[in-house]
Amino acid sequence: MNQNEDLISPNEDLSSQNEDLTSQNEDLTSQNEDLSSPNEPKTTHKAGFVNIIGNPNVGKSTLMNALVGEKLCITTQKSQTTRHRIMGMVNGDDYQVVYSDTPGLVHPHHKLHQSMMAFVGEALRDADIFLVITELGESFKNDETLQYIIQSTIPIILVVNKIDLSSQDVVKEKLDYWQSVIPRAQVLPCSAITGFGVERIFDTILQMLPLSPPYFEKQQLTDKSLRFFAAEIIREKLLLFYDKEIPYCCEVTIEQYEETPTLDRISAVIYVERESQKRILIGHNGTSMKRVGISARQDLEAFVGKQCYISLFVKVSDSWRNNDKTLHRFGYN
Ligand SMILES: Nc1nc2c(ncn2[C@@H]2O[C@H](COP(=O)(O)OP(=O)(O)OP(=O)(O)O)[C@@H](O)[C@H]2O)c(=O)[nH]1
Ligand SMILES: [Mg+2]
Repeated sequence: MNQNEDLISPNEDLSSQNEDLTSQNEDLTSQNEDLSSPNEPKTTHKAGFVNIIGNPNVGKSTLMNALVGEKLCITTQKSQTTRHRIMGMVNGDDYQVVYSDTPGLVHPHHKLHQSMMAFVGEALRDADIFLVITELGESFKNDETLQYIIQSTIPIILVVNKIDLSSQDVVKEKLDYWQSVIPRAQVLPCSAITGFGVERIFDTILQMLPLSPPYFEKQQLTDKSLRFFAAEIIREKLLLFYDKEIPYCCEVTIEQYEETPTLDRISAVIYVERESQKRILIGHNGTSMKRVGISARQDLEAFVGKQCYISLFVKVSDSWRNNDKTLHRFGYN
């Protein structure tokens, strides 16, 4: 996906620039050995990529939103809600935390899944800190991704989420269990939905964050566009209002997003894989689609802080989840 490629490339550029700088510095050092001053200004600014990884439905996106303080990521009771890597930045005078929410880990059944896992792969490669999310009922499975994380040298915070659903004793037992599974991890309890433990996670991140200049402008909140969030808000309604395979066969694209000072006009297309799904989506006399439109409009208005007008269209794109070209057009790699 282009935007993500753009994001990855600044880091790659930075490292290649740094390599150049190093070689220049080596020359300088040899010339100026006596001149090197202990009083040279050293950066005290911290910044880094905190990449959120875990199984589907454990609360990754809910925790991301709590940490960022904005509802950037859609969250539902259904697994595989998140399909992209979504960045959210939290800035202070002397720090910048770049969080990445990622799709839950799945064994790919189609090319869309492969793309989703490719986003996870990116997040595994460029993390400064791994924020591994587990939910209370989960135990360690000898999973490739977790093995990769454990064997890396990157600091790990392992969060036991959804502790509001259990007693203190059970939570304590689970925390001890994960500490014994990954001795080098900081294991922390959390309820992303109530906010319990979120501040402690943030404080722990700040302690672990490496010294670095910021990666993004300090006022930037995310790497994604308004169009992306509008499409995600509509997709959230599809996950909430439709059952079985229907929401999983849907993709939303924004054909037009016209911004005015008082009103945003959005034209969106919902793609499904078959005619029969299109009929279900629209519903009798279009009532189901109307419900999606109203609910999406309310959320989008809250997000952008002004009135919105959303037109929704439903189209069929045969087996889009297995079509490379279509997936690319929809923003997947
Ligand atoms: N009780 C409880 N529910 C939670 C908590 N955190 C998240 N949930 C719920 O768990 C469900 C899944 O949350 P998400 O944040 O969408 O989970 P996710 O890990 O991002 O899921 P995928 O994107 O599908 O991988 C939602 O219904 C949330 O409301 C929590 O701390 N306690
Ligand atoms: Mg999610």
